[in-house]
Amino acid sequence: MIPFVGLASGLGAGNEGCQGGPIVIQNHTPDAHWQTMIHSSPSISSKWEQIPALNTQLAKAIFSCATKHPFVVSIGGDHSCAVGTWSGIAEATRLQQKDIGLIWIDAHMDSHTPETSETGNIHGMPLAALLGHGPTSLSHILSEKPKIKPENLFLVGIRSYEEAEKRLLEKLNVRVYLMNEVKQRGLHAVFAEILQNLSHRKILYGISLDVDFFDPSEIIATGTPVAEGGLPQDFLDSYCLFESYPPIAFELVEFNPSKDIGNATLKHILNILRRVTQRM
Ligand SMILES: [Mn+2]
Repeated sequence: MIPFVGLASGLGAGNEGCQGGPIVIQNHTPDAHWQTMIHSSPSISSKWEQIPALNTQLAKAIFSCATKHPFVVSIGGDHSCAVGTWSGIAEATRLQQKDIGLIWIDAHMDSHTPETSETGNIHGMPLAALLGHGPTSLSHILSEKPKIKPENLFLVGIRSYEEAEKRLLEKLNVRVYLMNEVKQRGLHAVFAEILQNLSHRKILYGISLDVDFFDPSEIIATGTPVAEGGLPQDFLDSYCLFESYPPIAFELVEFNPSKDIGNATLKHILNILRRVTQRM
């Protein structure tokens, strides 16, 4: 049994339409074992009050699933939910005295702090928080320790970013595979290289997939599409690599159903989830 957990919130994004993503996905996955669906409330509290609280709830739900099951699926919402997902996973692996690795597949770096962000959108900040930077309301969820060590983090498909977040990742020596490199070498080769690194060091790991990684010609229903992305079929074809050394969690975020045309994006997403959950 593979537990699914959802956080239906778009509070971290400029366009909050991705709040509906987890609900639509849940409605189209009748066979999935949904454990929890967390909802943001249109309350008067600010996003800086509500997002840390929602992510704490998510982290607890993910932690509970991860201590009972070898593989967990988390569905956002905007990408600020990564703080909750990976704080929960990190806490579960810490019980086994193990570090967690993370493969972050995205058009963006999501490594801002409030000081460097031009938009103030929290979905541009989760990686900085997971690395232990930025406000403690995000970085101290479940524990005060940084959740991901820089040497265990890999970004894939990046093609839109600001200098300040690039500087932070460079300073920490995080391996970033820009989309140019992915196109040159192929997604398969990039995944193989990352997996070799992780498996060689016996690091448990998860995958966070922001659907804006994909090319807008294939996946349009997302908040901040960026041209020149990856192809869903390429992702599906390369995914067999992960079977030899499987992830312990998979996160999919930033699906905005209100922008979908004839369910084209939804179909890709359901294919991806089917592929990812075939593994057991
Ligand atoms: Mn993202």
